[in-house]
Amino acid sequence: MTADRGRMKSLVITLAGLLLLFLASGGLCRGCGAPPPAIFSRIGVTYTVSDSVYKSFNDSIYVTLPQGSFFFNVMDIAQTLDSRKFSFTYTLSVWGAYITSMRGLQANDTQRTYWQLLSNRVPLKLGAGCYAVSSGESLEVSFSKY
Ligand code: B12
Ligand SMILES: *[C@@H]1O[C@H](CO)[C@@H](O)[C@H](O)[C@H]1NC(C)=O
Ligand SMILES: *[C@@H]1O[C@H](CO)[C@@H](O)[C@H](O)[C@H]1NC(C)=O
Repeated sequence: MTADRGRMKSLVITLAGLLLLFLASGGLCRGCGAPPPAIFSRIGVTYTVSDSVYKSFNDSIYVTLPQGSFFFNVMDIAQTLDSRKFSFTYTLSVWGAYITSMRGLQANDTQRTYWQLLSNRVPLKLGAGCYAVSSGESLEVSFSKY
């Protein structure tokens, strides 16, 4: 009886945790129906921030995080590990999180610059909050022109 109730309690706590994770990612990803993250194992990705316009910097870091995490989570962890190189700002729009600056270098519509997101050198079709990363992937945020 007591054991059953204990099991029930931990099941409820696990489900509440999964729901929280789902809701937490939802705010940064809108309009793309991304799946909720799986939380069972950890993966590693390479994350690079580069300035392709003025060629002023190009820095990489290896980040480990739970399977099913999003690009935005990688950026967040890198910022915590080394805020000098990987700090960033973003705004929220109808599509979710839009990256507006990396280590102080701002995207500017007048100059037609933006922070482009890439995976294995291919530009992504999803924003940082929507794109789920995979083990071994090479992610890049690159200051670019459009
Ligand atoms: C033009 C455009 C851009 C321009 C915006 C600059 C400008 N001043 O015009 C540029 C080239 C900078 C751009 C960049 C990106 N974009 Co864009 N973009 C568009 C496009 C074609 C039109 C947007 C627009 O002008 N709407 C009309 C105006 C009046 O509405 P608005 O809400 O004010 O528009 C703003 C937002 O859309 C915002 N914006 C543009 N792209 C993105 C992407 C994300 C993730 C967010 C949160 C906001 C955002 O910029 C617009 C101008 O201020 C849309 C497609 C569409 N049909 O909507 C894709 C679209 C919104 N973009 C998309 C993507 C994926 C990106 C990038 C992630 C691409 C990349 N690989 O880097 C980057 C954003 C990276 C970052 N820094 O976070 C996707 C988003 C899909 C999703 N579910 O996440 C869309 C839907 C295209 C697609 N693949 O189908 N984009
Ligand atoms: C940054 O460096 C990596 C490897 O060190 C390279 O693959 C990438 O193309 C560089 N990016 C830019 C914009 O120079
Ligand atoms: C964008 O660039 C224009 C022209 O170079 C400049 O006047 C403006 O202050 C810049 N805006 C931001 C937000 O940096």
